[in-house]
Amino acid sequence: MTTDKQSELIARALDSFQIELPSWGFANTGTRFGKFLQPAAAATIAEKFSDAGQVHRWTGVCPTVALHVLWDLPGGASDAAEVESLAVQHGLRAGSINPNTFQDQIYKFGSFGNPDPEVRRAALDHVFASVGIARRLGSRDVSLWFADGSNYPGTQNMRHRRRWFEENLRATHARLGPEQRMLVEYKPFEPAFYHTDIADWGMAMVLAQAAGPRAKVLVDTGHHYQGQNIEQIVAWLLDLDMLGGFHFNDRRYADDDLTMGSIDPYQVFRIFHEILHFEWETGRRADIAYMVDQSHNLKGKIEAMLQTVTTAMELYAKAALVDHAELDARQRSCDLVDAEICLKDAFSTDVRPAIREWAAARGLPADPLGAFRQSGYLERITAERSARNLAAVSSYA
Ligand code: RM4
Ligand code: MN
Ligand code: MN
Repeated sequence: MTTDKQSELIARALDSFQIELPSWGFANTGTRFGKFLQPAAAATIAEKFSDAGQVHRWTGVCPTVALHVLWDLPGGASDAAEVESLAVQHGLRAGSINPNTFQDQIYKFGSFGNPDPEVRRAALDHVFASVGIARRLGSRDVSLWFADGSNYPGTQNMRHRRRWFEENLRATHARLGPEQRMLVEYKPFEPAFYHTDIADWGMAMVLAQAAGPRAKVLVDTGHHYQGQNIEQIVAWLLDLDMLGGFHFNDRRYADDDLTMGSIDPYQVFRIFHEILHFEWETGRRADIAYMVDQSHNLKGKIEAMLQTVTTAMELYAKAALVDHAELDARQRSCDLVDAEICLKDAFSTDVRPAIREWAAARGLPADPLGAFRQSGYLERITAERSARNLAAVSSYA
């Protein structure tokens, strides 16, 4: 249970907390071995917005949907009007725009890092088009993830590729509208398994700094080696004003895209804690886009997303309970045990009753998953979509 003061801290934290949903999280996806189709999965952009609308409706903290250009706007800018009206219809907005430079055949040996200047140019044109779509939709962030890399030692010149990346990222930055940002995501492996061109946060940061002041780093929690201290990366990026956003998901081995907090909730808490401690210390709000990047191929998609968002709210609320002044004092005097207890006290607090109160006060259900289950939405879309879904093995998203 929380005290009145704690409940107030939680309410204030949740009032300013938002987390973006990925459109691709509602579509049928699979592993490289197979796909288990879900009868209720979304197959069209209209269905993705409708499903995302459910998550926002019952949680109140997910007003935006991340879009993948090729999957969601295959017609490019001409699809923007439809996307806009769907968003409005479901009480949502278009969120970050994700170009796709990894699917076309031309990208077999890379996109921005491809030795062929024509391919680098084609990738750049697609990213330019994505910037245009983002401007048209009023989306602030263009979120860049590159599958570029190589599979065998000696087969590519890593220095040349780095320079080609720098060149195209600079050109991308020059295209941004004054209100826009670009986020550079890193990933150490997959689909390339020898070298990845933007393998870690340092490489992403160096490239973002070269690109321009509105280029920041995006941390996908699944894109790290085993045992890496992600909250330290977060702390450094905050201190250097280079943290732009997150893709949340959990992992056990690789980029598993499991439900946030399902394997290690303390990890997510520690990340939120670094951010809130930074805000306390500087008196400044960190300008960070929180996003989910998960695709559940076994769990029901909307239910898994509700579970994710509820977990995110709980862990954020717990982080809001850390007594920053006390922690600061304990750190300075190196009272190790007491400093750690300070953190763990917050983590161990049951914040669920306070979150239920917060929800009730804002006209939201105390139990988002229960409310969704009672709404009949899942039964309705299952009936509407199942014949089609079970007949067609659709593309990745
Ligand atoms: C990558 C990365 C990107 C996501 C793609 C689908 O591993 O996380 O953010 O857009 O997957
Ligand atoms: Mn990601
Ligand atoms: Mn990923």
